[in-house]
Amino acid sequence: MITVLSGGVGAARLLRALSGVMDPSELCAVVNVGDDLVLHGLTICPDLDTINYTLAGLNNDELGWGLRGETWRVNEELAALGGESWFRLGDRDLATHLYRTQRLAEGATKSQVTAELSRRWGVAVRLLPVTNDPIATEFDTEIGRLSFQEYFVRHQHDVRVHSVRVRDVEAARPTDEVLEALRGAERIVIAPSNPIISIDPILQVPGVREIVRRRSDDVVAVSPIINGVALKGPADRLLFELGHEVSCVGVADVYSGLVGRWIIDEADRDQTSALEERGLDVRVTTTVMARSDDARRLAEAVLA
Ligand code: FO1
Repeated sequence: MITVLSGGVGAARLLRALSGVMDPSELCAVVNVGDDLVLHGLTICPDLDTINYTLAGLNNDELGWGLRGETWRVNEELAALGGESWFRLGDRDLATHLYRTQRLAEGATKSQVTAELSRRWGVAVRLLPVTNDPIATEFDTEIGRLSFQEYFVRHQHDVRVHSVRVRDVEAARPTDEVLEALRGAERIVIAPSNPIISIDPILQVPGVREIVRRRSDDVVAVSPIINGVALKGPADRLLFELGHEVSCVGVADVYSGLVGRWIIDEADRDQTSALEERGLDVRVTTTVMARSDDARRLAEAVLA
């Protein structure tokens, strides 16, 4: 079994690539739920949905979230009513949130609902929310405290961040399946997701960081920063604003003590010795997964 600590798009692409070179039922994704929100009374889990949709081949590639072939009639009507329409829920995507919300109201856990959705879509990879307890990533910014999606979507991550915290994480418990997936994996992979707002909320769930640290020789991380830039999202800007070096070495320092092997992009080959000085085993390959042969090569490097 291979266990992948996962945020949204970057993790979804890596999981899809890994599914192409190994038995997907031997793959587990431990998924961030710090972005989850309740809106219009509906529970929405962006990272879980992005991964499920991608592995099912249903994802909207242009947007990077949501379903392909989406229409927006409900959101347009909502906007016309003056309702909260800045977080756009597509007509097809809404069915997922309605289904999840109803099942949660019936007493199912987020893990159970995720497994039901995966089964329905024929996704063999096991998607495990890191916890079934409610946690919420929030930001102290130049314009005050913002929830995750206020920062990310409403303000397009274009406000200066002073600090990030994960509300209620101290009281959260990782699920038993997550603990098993971390303890029993041949290898733990840290996906090229945002280290601060996708991976750190997973590591902050009590017990998770300790297991990863204990198993650091078996931990492989793929750098989300290439040549000082994040492929998508605000990872580069957040690293800078929170005082880290904006490079694959800066990310390695954020994960200090947790990782044995680093996979970096060809563009960062000159960073190899700085990483090796930190005791890391470094592999260099193309880490951009836009082309399927590159994605396959990255997956093979992760498993090598
Ligand atoms: N991202 C946007 O930039 N704008 C949106 O309106 C938006 C809506 C949305 C609805 C459901 C969903 O699952 C995700 C959605 N996202 C949207 C993406 C998402 O909020 C972020 O990309 C992640 O939370 C960051 O990983």
